[in-house]
Amino acid sequence: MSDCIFCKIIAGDIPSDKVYEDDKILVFKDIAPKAPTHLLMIPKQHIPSLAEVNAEDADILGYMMTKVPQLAKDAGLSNGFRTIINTGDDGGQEVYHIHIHIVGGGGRLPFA
Ligand code: DGP
Repeated sequence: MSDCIFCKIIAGDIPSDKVYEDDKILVFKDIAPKAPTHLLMIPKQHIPSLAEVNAEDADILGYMMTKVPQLAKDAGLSNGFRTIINTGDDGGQEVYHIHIHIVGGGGRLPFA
């Protein structure tokens, strides 16, 4: 998607602080961290949001979830972390390229 910020980050057109990359996903630091560790995991294929996934996306979504524990461990989040997928306007989604927030490192997080 030519007008997608995260697609531009994947393409290298916008710089990011990358922490992990493979052929399927990219993980980088959030530009406005809400906790000492705040990572964003994105698929390299453009999926706009969780509201628009279908059966064909099951493999990449499953792959993303299975990568979370190691990334959290590598980030030093040994006492737990939070994963968040904001979806749609009412869900607080700002960037319409599906992403998993991985947040933690500042003690126990409040509920919301
Ligand atoms: P969401 O509200 O779930 O769509 O979260 C989008 C997140 O993306 C938000 O926490 C800020 C982050 N973000 C937006 N633009 C950029 C960018 O250009 N670089 C980085 N590293 N993060 C960005």
